[in-house]
This record gives sequence, structure tokens and C-alpha cells, in this order.
Amino acid sequence: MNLTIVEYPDRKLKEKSKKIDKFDKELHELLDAMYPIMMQTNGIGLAAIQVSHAKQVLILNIPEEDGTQPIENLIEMINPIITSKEGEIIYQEGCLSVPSFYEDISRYENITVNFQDRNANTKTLDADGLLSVAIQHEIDHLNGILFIDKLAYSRRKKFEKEYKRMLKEKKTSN
Ligand code: QAP
Ligand code: CO
Repeated sequence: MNLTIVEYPDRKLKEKSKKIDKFDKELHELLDAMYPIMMQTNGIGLAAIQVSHAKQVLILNIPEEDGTQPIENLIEMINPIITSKEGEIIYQEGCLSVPSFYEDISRYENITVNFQDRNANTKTLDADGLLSVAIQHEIDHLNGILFIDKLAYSRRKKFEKEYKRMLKEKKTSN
């Protein structure tokens, strides 16, 4: 499967992803293709909609203290639902679909998430810190929400201006 990252302002990113009901080869091929593209693009999280598949599928690989991302740390979540959330954490987020832009975003500090793995087994995970932030960021993608949608009006305007300038420079350097 050949995948490419969809970038803002592509309207595909606003689509709502559909629940997975078949845990078949096609799902496994999608998951297996998402991992290398996330690693090649220096990502720590990727939702299927970012590679044009409107399915409730996301992967995460939170780096260790030394910055490495062993494959053993890979988490695959299908049909995730946050069942409890509390506290606040502010983290400087980025997104593979919004390259070169980072902003502080407020999220829940502690969450519990229910999901299925690639074989349809039900799992529960308690998360805090960066993992909690990453799960919330990726679940937002499944609902068509980007981290820039959470910015206050003036910061969003500043973003639009900077981002348009960057896209223009990208074009003229081609
Ligand atoms: C979402 O984000 C996230 O702009 C995953 O040039 C973000 O992997 C979770 C990336 C923050 C938790 C905290 C962004 C790579 C990667 C860029 C990413 C870029 C290259 C973003
Ligand atoms: Co993202």
C-alpha cells in the first residue's frame, strides 16, 4: 500500500472517520503501511485520515528518554473512546499534516481510553503526559479536528498568515 500524508488545508482532514467492523487483512495492511510513513516523517502519532483513509485507526510511538522509538513501543488503536478525563496539561503540539508549525495546546492531563487492537481484542489504557496528549490529538483527527482548530482567534489568524507564506515559498522554490 502506497501512502502519502495529506496536508492542511486539504478538506479531507475535516472528514469524520468510520468505525471499523472488519478486522481483516485490509486493516492489517493499512496499519502495516502507516508505521513506516510515520517513522520516515519523524512522527510520534498518525491517524488513518492523514493518509486518506477515513477509518477509526491511529498509531502512536512515543519516544523514550533517549529519543529512540523502538517498535516495541508502537501502539495501534482501533475505534478508541475516551472514558474518563481529568486535569490539564499544556504541550507544544505539531502535526504531520501541518508541517513546521507548533503551538501550545491545552489538553486533559489524565485519560482512560478504551479501544480495540488489530485482532479486535478490547483494551483499556490509562495515560498521562505526552502519551495522553498524543492520544487526544489523534482522536481529534478521527473527528475531523486539527490542533490549529483549538487556537484562539488571533493565534489562528497568525497561523493562517504564516502558513500561507510558507506554502507560497514552497511553490516558488520548485
Ligand atoms: C501528534 O505529531 C502530537 O511539523 C503527532 O515538520 C503532537 O508526530 C502528539 C512532525 C504533539 C503529541 C504532541 C511535525 C514532524 C510530527 C512537523 C507528530 C514536522 C515534522 C508531528
Ligand atoms: Co496530527
